[in-house]
Amino acid sequence: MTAASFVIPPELVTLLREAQHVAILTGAGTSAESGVPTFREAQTGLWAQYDPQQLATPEAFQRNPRLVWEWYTWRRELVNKAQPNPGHVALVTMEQRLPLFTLITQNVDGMHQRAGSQRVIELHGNINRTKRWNDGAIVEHWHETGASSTPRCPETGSMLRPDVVWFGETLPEAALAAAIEAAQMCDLFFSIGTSGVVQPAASLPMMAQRQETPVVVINPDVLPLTSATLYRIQGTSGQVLPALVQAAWPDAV
Ligand code: BV8
Repeated sequence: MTAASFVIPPELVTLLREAQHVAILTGAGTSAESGVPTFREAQTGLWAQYDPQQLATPEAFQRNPRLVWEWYTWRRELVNKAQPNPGHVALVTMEQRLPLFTLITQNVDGMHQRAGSQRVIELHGNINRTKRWNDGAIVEHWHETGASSTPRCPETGSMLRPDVVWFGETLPEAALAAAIEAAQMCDLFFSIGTSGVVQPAASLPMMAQRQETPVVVINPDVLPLTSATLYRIQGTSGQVLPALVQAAWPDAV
């Protein structure tokens, strides 16, 4: 492991330790150190020929349900072979140490919950949940047909799809409302491991900044310092978050 080359501003440590409500937005970068490739890097092997943004749409599913179903089966196996990383664990400690902590994730891999985070707002659903294509009801068990289409709901015969939000689909209303409220009410906001491209998630840091709330961006990339970014820590979540937690709560296990 190369020596950490990032700096944690001491005033940020104080802000974190004294915060009453911290809100966190995570993206695919927070699972990168678990070996879960980010949304765009994931396309290898057979899937390298496909643009994920084109596959993660209702149109792609209607055009070729079996292809999209197999893409998610492949990603689900990738995710379920991976383990949470120290960045996920540091967020669990934050949740335990802070009076109020809202973890908002764009990720569909369920890694925050597997690390022990209790309250997770999933803006884009979860790849490990499956629902009926026709009415969105969650289905737990089905028979693999192996046929040209997707497995079918044993009760209704409807095609099955992953319970994730595709491009062009609206986000779960309650999840988005809770995320917006947290961004507007928190006294410290972190945006971690996200390229900040996908809307409406990418607007959350701006909503915090409009309330004069300090915003911290953690990313190994040199992201443009927008007006909304009060602090930028250029490092990986698996390295920065444990260091930040250790600095704020030295007695943390
Ligand atoms: C919506 C689930 C209202 C699926 C995902 C035309 C028609 C319709 C909508 C639109 C349109 N034009 C634009 C839109 C809006 C669209 C959108 O934002 N498009 C973008 C591409 C411009 N949004 C939507 O469609 C949303 N719905 O708007 O509804 C509506 C409805 C109809 C019509 C109009 C409006 C729905 C968006 C949800 C899409 N679903 N996921 C699946 O996963 O299969 S989003 C998907 O991409 C992921 O879930 C993830 O959220 C996102 C990728 O973003 P990131 O998480 O940021 O990941 P990325 O790889 O980009 O970046 C990783 C970052 O980590 C990098 O910065 C890297 O430097 C950093 N990193 C790397 N390693 C580390 C690290 N950081 C820390 N540590 C490390 N170790």
